[in-house]
Amino acid sequence: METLVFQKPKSIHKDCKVTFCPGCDHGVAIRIIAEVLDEMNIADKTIVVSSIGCSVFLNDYYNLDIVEAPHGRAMAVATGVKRAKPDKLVFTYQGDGDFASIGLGESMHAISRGEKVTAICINNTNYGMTGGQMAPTTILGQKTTTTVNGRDAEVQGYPIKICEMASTCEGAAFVARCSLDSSKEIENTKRMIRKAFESQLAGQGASVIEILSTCPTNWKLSPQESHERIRKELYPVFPLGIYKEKTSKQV
Ligand SMILES: Cc1ncc(C[n+]2csc(CCOP(=O)(O)OP(=O)(O)O)c2C)c(N)n1
Repeated sequence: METLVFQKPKSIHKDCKVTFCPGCDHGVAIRIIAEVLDEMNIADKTIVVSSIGCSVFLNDYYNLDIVEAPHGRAMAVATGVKRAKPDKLVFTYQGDGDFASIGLGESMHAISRGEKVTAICINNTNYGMTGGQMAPTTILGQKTTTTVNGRDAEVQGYPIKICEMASTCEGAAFVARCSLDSSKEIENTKRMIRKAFESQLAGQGASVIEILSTCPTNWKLSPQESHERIRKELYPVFPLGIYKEKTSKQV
C-alpha cells in the first residue's frame, strides 16, 4: 500500500522549481499561503498582487490570478483590483522595502482607508534582491552593504515597525506579526494568515501580516544561524503577536 507523504498545494504549480536562495523563508511563506487558500477552498476567488523584489517571480509559483505591481505600489494596485472585484479575496505579497520604504505612502493610506485587502509583508530586514542594502526595517547595529559599520541611529535613524504603525490606522481590522523560524511558528503564521483572510471576507477592513524572514545570502549566515538570528536579534525589536483585531461588532 502506498502512503502519501508529500504533495504540493493545488494553488502551487505542479512543476514549479524553487528559485530562492537556500534557507530563504520566501518559499515557506508562499507554500503556507497556498495551503490556507486550499484549506479555505478560495483559490478560485483569489487575486494576488505581487511586487518587486525577491517576490517578483510569484507567478512561477502560484496557480492563481496574479497582477504585478510596480515597486511599492502593491497596496494601491490591490485597492483598484478589490474595488473592481469586491467579491474576490485580494492580497499583496511584498518585501519590507516594497511595503515600508518606497511603498510606505500607498500602504498606510490603503490601510487608513480601510481597503478590504490583505497585505502580506516579508520582513527580512534588508533589500534582498538588489544585494542586501539597508531597508527601513534594518535594526540598529545591523551591517548591510550601505551600513557597513552597522546601522547608526544618529546617521540612518531608527527602524520602522510595520505592525505598530499599521495598527494605529482606524481602517486596520487585523494586524499581526509572525515568524517562520520553527514548525510551531510556521503553524502560527498559517493561523494568522487565515484570520486575515477571514477578516477580509467578512468585510472588516484592511489586514496586515508581517512575517519575519531569513535572508541567509545577504546576512552571510547559514539557514540555521539565520533562524537563530531571528529569535535572538529580531524578536526583541519586532515582538510577535496580534497588534489589532476588530471584532465583527466593531465593523
Ligand atoms: C521604482 C523602482 N525603484 C527601485 C527598484 C530596484 N529594486 C528592485 S528590488 C528592490 C528592493 C527589494 O527589497 P524588498 O522589497 O525588501 O524585497 P526583498 O527583495 O528583500 O524580498 C529595489 C530597490 C525598482 N525595481 N523599481
